[in-house]
Amino acid sequence: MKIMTLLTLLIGIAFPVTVFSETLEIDINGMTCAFCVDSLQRKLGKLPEIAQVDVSLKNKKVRIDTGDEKADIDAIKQAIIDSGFTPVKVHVK
Ligand SMILES: [Cu+2]
Repeated sequence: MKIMTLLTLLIGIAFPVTVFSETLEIDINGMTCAFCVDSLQRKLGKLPEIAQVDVSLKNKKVRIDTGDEKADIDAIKQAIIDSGFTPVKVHVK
C-alpha cells in the first residue's frame, strides 16, 4: 500500500498534468483557390505545436488544434504571412 502511494506521488511529480489544448480560428485574407488551401495547410502542418489544421476556402478561415501544446500565435501568424496570405483576426476557443 505504501509503495503504491509513493509510486503515484512520483509519477505525479515526473509527469505533471499540464494540458493546454487550444483551438484557434483565424480569419484569412487572400485565399482564392484549392491551391491556396493546400499550400497553407501544408505550411501550418509543419509547425511543431500544431496537431490538426483545417483550412476552409469557403469561410476564409483556418481552424487549428494544438494538441497538448500551447499555441504560438505569433509563429502561426508568421507562417500564414510567409505563405502569402493575411491573418485578419485570431479567435481563441
Ligand atoms: Cu489559390
